[in-house]
This record gives sequence, structure tokens and C-alpha cells, in this order.
Amino acid sequence: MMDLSDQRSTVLSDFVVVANRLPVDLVKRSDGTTTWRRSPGGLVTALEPVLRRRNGCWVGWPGVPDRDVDPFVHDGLRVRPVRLDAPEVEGFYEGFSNSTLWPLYHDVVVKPTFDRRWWAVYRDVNRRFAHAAASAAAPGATVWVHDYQLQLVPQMLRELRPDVTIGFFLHIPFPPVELFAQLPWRRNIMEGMLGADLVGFHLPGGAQNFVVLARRMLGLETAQAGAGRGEVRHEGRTVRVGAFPISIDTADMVERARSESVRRRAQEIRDDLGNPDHILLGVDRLDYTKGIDLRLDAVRELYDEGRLDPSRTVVVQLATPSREQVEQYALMRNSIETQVGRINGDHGQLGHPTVHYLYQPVDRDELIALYVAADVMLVTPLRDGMNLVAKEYVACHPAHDGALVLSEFTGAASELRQAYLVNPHDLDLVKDTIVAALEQSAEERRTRMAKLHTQVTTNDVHRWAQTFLDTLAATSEQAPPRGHEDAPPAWRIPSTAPFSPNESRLDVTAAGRLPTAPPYEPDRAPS
Ligand code: GDG
Repeated sequence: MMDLSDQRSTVLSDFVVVANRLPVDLVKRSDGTTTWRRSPGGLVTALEPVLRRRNGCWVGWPGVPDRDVDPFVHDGLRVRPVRLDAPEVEGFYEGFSNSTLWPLYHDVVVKPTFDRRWWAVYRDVNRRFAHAAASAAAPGATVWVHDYQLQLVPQMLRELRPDVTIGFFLHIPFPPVELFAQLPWRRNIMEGMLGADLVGFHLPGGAQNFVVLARRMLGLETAQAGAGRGEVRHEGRTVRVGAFPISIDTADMVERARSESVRRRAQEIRDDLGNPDHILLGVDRLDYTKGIDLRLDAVRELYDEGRLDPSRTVVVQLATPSREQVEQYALMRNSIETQVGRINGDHGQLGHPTVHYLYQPVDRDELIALYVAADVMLVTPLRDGMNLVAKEYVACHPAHDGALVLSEFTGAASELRQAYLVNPHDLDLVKDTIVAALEQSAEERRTRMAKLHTQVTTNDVHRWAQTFLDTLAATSEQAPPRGHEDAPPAWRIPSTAPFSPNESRLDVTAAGRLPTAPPYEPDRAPS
């Protein structure tokens, strides 16, 4: 247990959030001085009420290398920066996080790089985050660790501070056994996450993958207690595992989308685009998982075949710069810009491009105006933990107009069932679906969008945070998490055979029954 006596100078917090990035960015003023600016994001909005109520503190990296910044308070929020040197940004962030874990967890869409030096840096940086969290937490505090960059923190923090309650939430997909098994440090990562009291994923599939790995790879006793809920016995503790699909601040989005200024801006956008009949919109970080290339292939063929008329239907693609130091991202940018150039070369006219492409971030209200202006939203990732863009588009259409074309391989697809769901690899299907979405009747549009809107209104980010934290609080009280009362978990005996990633995906339960096959959903994991 860490000695807290040297921490008296710092105020300790009952609630600590640990995430790679702080909720504030260091920005340069025109006179050369710097200041902190709140970075807009769903996570901080969702957690702000809890942070304020419980003297909360946010631990994270300020986004600039080689800078020591003392803990400070910004707009009433306590902030504890973690320093990263430039080589650590390279090994921990660009390297292990974004060139090893990110592609591995996204179905190996590009080949992950396994570099032992990056791993060593990842471990060291995770330890630094764990120390920062341990120093910020009051006795018996709750600490919520976020995402793939910090998977070792729960275990490291538990060693330092066995008195705190630890939650971990993964924002990206958790891969199936045979992909995760490629990772040379697979045991360390699993043991790192098992340091938490509650491990959360977006989807039941991710939770199930985790439980199956704990049993097969680590030989731990596990239990499945209903869809997306499980438990793992580890070092004398019970680790709860669950699915908690993240969402957005729907009420705020609706209010902004309805505001006079945003509606006026949406109309201006339509005018600037030449008042086309239809606007198709894509909004993504420029990332190879987002399927921007596949959707551009689909619209190019639709224009080539005359199924879309460039004088009546235009495409807007907002691609936000992301991870530009990672080679794959630079390559992706080149190839997408070649695709855009080709469509415009073939189908544009002077002053009237067919694809309006922006490689720059836009401010929040401009983004909302784009959502409001768009007739069809194209969300076609090859793999995505959730995809908030899809939910934001729906929230911005409270009058139930518009249409959402959504990849089956997003987490959002498991909730937004009334979207036009597509397999993004099936080019003909994507093309037909775009046309169907454009030609849908007014009644169908209203029916689909009304259901989608109810979904995102009922399940917003506040509910997500509350559900996770309630479940975490229940685990620390040693009570079963909500819903477990009626369904006693069936513990499964760990496998004594050596771990084999290719082992048959069907498991016999402790009771000797084969699990029943679920209906087809690509995101569902083996039971
Ligand atoms: C990860 C997981 C999961 C984008 N461009 C601009 C802008 N954005 C905002 C969007 C949205 C967010 O960025 C992107 O969120 P997504 O969920 O779509 O995707 P990732 O960044 O990959 O997020 C994902 C998420 O974590 C949460 O758990 O859903 O699966 O990959 O909110 O609006 N915002 C502004 N200007 C832009 O140009 N202001």
C-alpha cells in the first residue's frame, strides 16, 4: 500500500478519472503565452456532474510532450497532468497504442506491429499513470480508468492502493480469442485489466471475449450471468465484466440542432453547395477503420453508372486529422484524396465539385449544422467500438427527417436497428442501400428516424456513466451487480489443457449444456 503521508500538500479526491488525454488542451495565445481550454468531449460532459459532486480529479496527458505541469484546477475541475517525453509519445502512444493495439483490436484491418521496445515504454508509462492516480485518490476512493492506452493501470494501481475501487472501460472493440492471442504480451494485458473490480466493454461480445480468454488462456474460474455479464475469479477477488454501450449528450445535441443559428447555418451550407436535392455526409477521424475508402468507391460507381446525378446529389466528407505521425494514416490520407480527386475529375464542374472534402477539424456547431443539413449520413466502418457520429446524426434530426446508412460492424448497429444496416465490404449492397435511403418514402423515413431518435434519447451518455458507476459501487459493496440476483452465475471450470487459440469456439457450460446459437450479428462473440 502506498504511503499517503507525503501527499498532504495535494487535495485528495473521492473520484478519479484516468484517461490518456486530459479534458483540457494547452493552447497558444497570439502573444505567445499559453492557456488551458476545455476540449469538448462526451466523456467529460458525462463525468462532470460526478467529478463536481465527489471532489473529482482527472489524470491524463496534456497532449504536449516534454512538459512538467503541476496539478491545477480549471473551471472547478481538478486536473493532474502526467508528463510524457517525446520518445515516450512515440513508443507508448504512436507505437504500442496506435500501431499495435489499435489495429489488433480492430480485426487486424492493417497488420499490427509487435515491437518489444514499444511494449517496455507502454509498461513504464502505464506505471506513471498508476502512480499519478494513486497520489490523487483519497482513502477508499473510486478510480475509473479508460481505454486501450491504459490497460495495465488497474493492476498497477491495485498494487499501490488496494483500498480503492477500480473500474476499467474499453472504448474500442475487444477482439476475439484468436486475434488477441497474437499479442506477445497477452497475459500481461489480461492481468492488467483484471486488476479492476469491474471491466466494461461497449458490447456483450467484447465482454464475452474477455471472459473466454480469462478462462482459456489464464485458466481462471469464470461465470457467465446473462448476455454481456460475467465474472472472473482472480487472486481471491471476483472481477465483474459487463457491457455498457456508450452514448452522447442527446439533450444538448437536440437543443443545439434546433437553435436558430444552427438552422440558419445549415441552410447556408445547402446554398453554398448549390442547393442540391440531396446531401450525403461522412464525418470521421481519418482512420483506416472508418471505411471512408469503401464509401467513396460506392458513390463513385453510383455516379459512373448514372444512378446518382452529380448536379442533384453531392457528397460532403469531413475527415478530421488524426495520428498523422503514424505511417498508415499518412498512406490512407493520400489514397482517400486520390479517390476524391478522381470522382471530382470525372463528375465535377467548374465551381461545383461532386465531393466536398475537408481535412480539418470544424467547431461543434458547424458540425451540428452539417448533420442538420445532410439528407443521408454514411457511416461505414470496417470495425468500430461504438461510433458516436451515427448517434449524433440521429440526435440532430428530432423532426425525424434524414436517413442513416450504418455498418453492421459498428457497436452502434446493435442499438440502432432501424438504420439502413450494411456490410461495408459488400459494395453492391452499399450502393443499393444508399439509393434506397435516398428514395425512401416520407413515411418510412419518419418511422425509422422516430425509432432511432427514441433510442438515443432514452440511452444517453449520462445514463451510461450512471449505470457503470452504479454497477461499480455494487461490486465494491460485495453485492452482486444489478440483475444478477435472479440469475445466479454458472461457474465454469477452467481448462487444464494448454491454451490453444484455435480451440473450438463452442464451449460446454458447467452444467454440460451447449449454449444455444444466437441470431446472426457480426459483433457477437463466441459464448
Ligand atoms: C472511439 C472509438 C467510440 C469528429 N470530427 C470532428 C468532431 N468529431 C467528433 C464527433 C464524435 C467524435 O469526434 C468521434 O467519435 P466516434 O465514436 O465516432 O469515433 P472515435 O474517435 O474513433 O472514438 C469509438 C468512442 O471512442 C467513444 O467510446 O464510439 O468506437 O473508436 O463525437 O462528433 N468534433 C468536432 N469537430 C470535428 O471536426 N467538434
